Amino acid sequence: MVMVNFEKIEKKWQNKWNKNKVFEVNEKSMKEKYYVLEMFPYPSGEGLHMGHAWNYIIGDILARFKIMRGFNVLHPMGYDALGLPAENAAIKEGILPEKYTNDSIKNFVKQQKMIGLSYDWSRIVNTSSSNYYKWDQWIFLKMFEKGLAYQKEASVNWCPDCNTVLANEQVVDGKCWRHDETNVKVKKLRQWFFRITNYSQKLLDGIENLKEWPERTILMQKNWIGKSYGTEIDFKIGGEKWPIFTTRPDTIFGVTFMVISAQHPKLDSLITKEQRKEVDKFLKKLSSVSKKDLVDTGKIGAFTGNYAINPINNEKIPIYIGNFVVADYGSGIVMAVPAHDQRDFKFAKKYKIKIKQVISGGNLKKEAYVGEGHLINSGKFDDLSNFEAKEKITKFLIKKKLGKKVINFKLRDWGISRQRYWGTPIPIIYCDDCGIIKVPEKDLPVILPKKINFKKGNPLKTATTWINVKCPECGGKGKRETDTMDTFVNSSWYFLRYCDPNNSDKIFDEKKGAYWCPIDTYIGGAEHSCMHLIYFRFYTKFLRDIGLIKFDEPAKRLFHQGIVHGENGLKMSKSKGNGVLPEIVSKKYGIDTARFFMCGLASPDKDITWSEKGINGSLRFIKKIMEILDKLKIGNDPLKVEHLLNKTIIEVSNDIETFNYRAATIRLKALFDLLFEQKEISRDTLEKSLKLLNPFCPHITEELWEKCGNKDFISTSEWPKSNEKKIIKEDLKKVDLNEKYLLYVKRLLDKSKLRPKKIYLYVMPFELDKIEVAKIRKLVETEVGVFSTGDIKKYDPENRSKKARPGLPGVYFE
Ligand code: ANZ
Ligand code: ZN
Ligand code: ZN
Repeated sequence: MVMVNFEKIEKKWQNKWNKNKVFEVNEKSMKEKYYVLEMFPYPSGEGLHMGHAWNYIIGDILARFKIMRGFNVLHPMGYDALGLPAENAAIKEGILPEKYTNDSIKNFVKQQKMIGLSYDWSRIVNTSSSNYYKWDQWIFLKMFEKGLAYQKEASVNWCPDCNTVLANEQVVDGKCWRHDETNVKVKKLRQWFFRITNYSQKLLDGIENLKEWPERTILMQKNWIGKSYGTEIDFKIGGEKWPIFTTRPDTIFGVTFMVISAQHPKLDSLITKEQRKEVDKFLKKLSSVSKKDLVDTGKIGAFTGNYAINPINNEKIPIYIGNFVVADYGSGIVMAVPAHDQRDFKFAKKYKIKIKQVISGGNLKKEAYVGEGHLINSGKFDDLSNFEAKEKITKFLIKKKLGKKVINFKLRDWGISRQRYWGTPIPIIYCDDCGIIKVPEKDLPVILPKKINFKKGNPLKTATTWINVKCPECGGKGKRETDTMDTFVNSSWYFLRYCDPNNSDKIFDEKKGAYWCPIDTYIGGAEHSCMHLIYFRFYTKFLRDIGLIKFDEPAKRLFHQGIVHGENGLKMSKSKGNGVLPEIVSKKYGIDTARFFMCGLASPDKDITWSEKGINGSLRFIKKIMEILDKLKIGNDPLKVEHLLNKTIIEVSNDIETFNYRAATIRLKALFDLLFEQKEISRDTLEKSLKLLNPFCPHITEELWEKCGNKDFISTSEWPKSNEKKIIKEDLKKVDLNEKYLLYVKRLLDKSKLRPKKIYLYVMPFELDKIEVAKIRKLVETEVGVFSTGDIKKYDPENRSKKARPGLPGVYFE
């Protein structure tokens, strides 16, 4: 077998693409545009392995195909460079986050170039550069002007040793991830929020237009937004009206207690003297566990000592505090119906509260009855179906002015404040006289200071010269906001910046934005189904509303790639010791081999596992292709080559368009295998076949293209067109079992070049009566005998029946 210096070939073509700006694009083209985007990475110092690379390879194949198909393709890359991990890594290494980040980015670019990705490298976006985050700040100001950026008190996870807020993921078993001795506290802090809830309905409506998004993602978005239709009912506590939100007004006669959230602003007013001690004990217990763990602790509560009056029957019902009631959903207090709600049932059992059945069905011994039924114990509403009762009871309450129909959303406003250094500074100044003042647009960007101390708490608080500024309104003493923005802010609009990444006067030129956007295909992990993909849709709608863009959904088609596992079966990662680096791959197998191998493993939305054995199989195939010009004479095409080539053109085109990369690799292998078997093929066929392979194996196909005598790049050549006249008809329509058998036998005959006197077929027993022997006999012009594999008296001298599979016969030639 030949030695191929893949590394040398790869470097050669990467340099040529670079030098000739092959993938740089602009909006002056007459071609139709196509925007392919992969979610940008977080540039860590660890660099990237083939698991990360998979995401980019998937996008690259589509982008390259679209370029050859004649589109003006925008395929950019950037770095989501702000955030806590970089800050912590920098602290650990004793360097500034900026240096850590810029070094990491350099390495990422180097590695991504190594993979042969068709990016327009003139458009790199780095979110930690003030050229970028300036526009985060600009958007913040626009939101602030529209009342969409505001401050409020919110409960957060707080580590007293770090002296900062922790994200939920940084709380492990109620302790700080960095101080495993320290209990995380729930603390109230003033925080900045984006009023994404103003867009709840719009975010929901927009989903109608996301026809090419995965169904599961759509469902997750819908649940996250969580639209809920219900009734608001006024209960009375101490003569005062307390509205509650319920989706089950039909169960109102079954209310046996109320539950109020521990974070409810009016909680204190409900607690009686006698219960004070017990309640305080309970609240203290709550404040020592993190928000996340609260949910796992089970349903716990305490009696307030107070009672409410049920408006439907004037019953007096006890009020409890409970950890499962969310303060900022509905009205933060609920009517509890233990007979028909599992949560309430558990709570009632625990605190020995009465359980009153009002819907017929179930037995209520071990669990609540949540099914349908007729009303019982419900006064004049008895015997109605609970469905009808919902309407009738709501109507009754509305008439009595005791309730109304309402709609609630689960979506909460987005808390964007972080007490951390490595994030976009919030462009706000506090002045004792003027209050909260925005930094004037002309003073943007507010640049992160370099003189800081990372010892304790928010490092920005130590940058005193940076903090103390003149108030833009009165010229008096002002202080900068030291909170920085959540990094999800940076990734919410980066796709727009790619359209005009170096603009220093504007966030982007509107004409350029209108030309390239929306994204035609967006590719990234399913773990972003909620946060990123909601924020990114929200920003798009906001920027539409302020007139910057005309579309309101950022991505037409969304694709989630599967996870790449390492040889040991675990998810590929450096820390698990199974990370395969592109540097090694390039030397050992060639990047094209790896790309072809990965595509061949499974459809790209499924998980795949890297294996040495597997990639060695692909390596043999790729090496054989590298020899094709030496082994094959250029001349004329046999008919079957013409047939398969033209058929493969149609199929591979469809496969790439629909991400059926695995099917494409199988067809390409079959095509090249057929070519290898020939004595001669035409140059046209060879070149077309190389073009089909190019999106998967861009370097070696460039090399062979050049060897064929071409002076241009195969990467920008025209995708082959199929000549359908050359396709043998039977193959085109959907083949039934008989045709499948026939084709198979014909192929075997062709291959073996034998002229048997008789052909015996062995088929699965259930297929026996479906086989039309006469038809097959006529077409192969040979005697044919058919046996069931289960037939013990069958004639089968070479035991070929063992080879039969459903849809595939065992064959014996005599
Ligand atoms: C009585 C009832 C009886 C309820 C029953 C359910 C079943 P959605 O909107 O679909 O999530 N609820 C209301 N506000 C709440 C809050 N702030 N925190 C926690 N739970 C709250 O469900 C709304 C239901 O969740 C409401 O209907 C209420 O309990 C509870 F058999 O009221 B229901
Ligand atoms: Zn800590
Ligand atoms: Zn002032």
